[in-house]
Amino acid sequence: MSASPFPDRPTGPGRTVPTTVTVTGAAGQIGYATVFRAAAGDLLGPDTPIRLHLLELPAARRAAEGTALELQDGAFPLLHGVEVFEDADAAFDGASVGLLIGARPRAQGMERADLLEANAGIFSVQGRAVNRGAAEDFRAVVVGNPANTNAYLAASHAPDVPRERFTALTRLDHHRAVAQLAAAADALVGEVDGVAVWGNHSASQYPDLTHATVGGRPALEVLAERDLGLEWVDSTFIPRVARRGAEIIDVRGGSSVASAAHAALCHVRDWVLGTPGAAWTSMGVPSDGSYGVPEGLVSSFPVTCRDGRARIVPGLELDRFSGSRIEASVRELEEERAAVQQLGLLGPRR
Ligand code: NAX
Repeated sequence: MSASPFPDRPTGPGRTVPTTVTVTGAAGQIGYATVFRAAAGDLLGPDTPIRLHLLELPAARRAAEGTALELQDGAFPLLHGVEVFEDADAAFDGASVGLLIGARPRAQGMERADLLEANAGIFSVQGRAVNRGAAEDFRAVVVGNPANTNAYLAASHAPDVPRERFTALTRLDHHRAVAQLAAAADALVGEVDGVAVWGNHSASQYPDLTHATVGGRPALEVLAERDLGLEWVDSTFIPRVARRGAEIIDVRGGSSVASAAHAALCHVRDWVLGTPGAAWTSMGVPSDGSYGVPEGLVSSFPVTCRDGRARIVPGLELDRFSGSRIEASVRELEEERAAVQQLGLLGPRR
């Protein structure tokens, strides 16, 4: 395992300074499901004590305070404190990790531009707060939708923070793809590797099996033996993964919560502590121009993480089908970026 970017900072015999983790939308569903596991060590590992800063809207402040009381009642040895904030500057002051979960949901009759604008109001404020007061090693995962564009926008308002520190959650999509493949191949999820999710966290995403393996064998070969060919991948697997959020709402009567919280924890844990061995995961990261994705656009890619850095897996061959699926999703991301740009919502970094 590689070195943690959160080195112990001793303050006395047997004590270390806790890492500050800011959670926005902490009183919401995903926030509530995330903070207890973060306090139990599922975010930064069993050796890193944390302080939680819970940021909420005034209307949900009291609920967040209730969550803080319950966190206290958990008597988590790694939890060195919890504070509730309504002010973003105070909440991000000294933060090393941001779980940016709180967002404005799409209300009835809201156009896409309205949604982008409402969320830009939230993520520009938070980007500026990060720029002003977060710790040097700050890193954020944006969960709140539209996650990729919100991450891009927050980074544009934090010009002094390296762009790659603002990422978007596509790990839930990655997990969904891994689990669907494992089920179809009658394998364990631990036997699956090389799955990639490309593009936007939306129905246009491309869950890609062309480099995936099951038990070390090409996944497409294993599936073909079970009479599940490319037609199955195209018409069943891809739509099932891309529309799984809607399926969960339909069956459960509510949106994904615990699975989203789990994915956000895994995203940060692997980013900080490293992906195991040569295993891939998927993250929404600013493009370095690879695979024809315009530089800077926050798009999902297959990545490996080492020493606190996520690296896009290089040199993959993309067949024509994959190329066109990725292009379509990236086009949607470009449209979202153009919309926030036209609305004059981007910060000083473009
Ligand atoms: P909830 O509506 O339960 O909670 C959102 C919370 O955010 C509320 O408590 C609200 O008061 C708070 N909030 C809103 N604006 C805020 C601000 N400016 N500062 C601080 N807090 C603020 O939603 P929940 O089910 O928790 O979902 C949160 C977000 O995750 C949504 O945008 C949702 O679409 C998104 N998702 C993203 C996923 C992903 O894979 N990227 C999957 C799950 C989820 O759909």
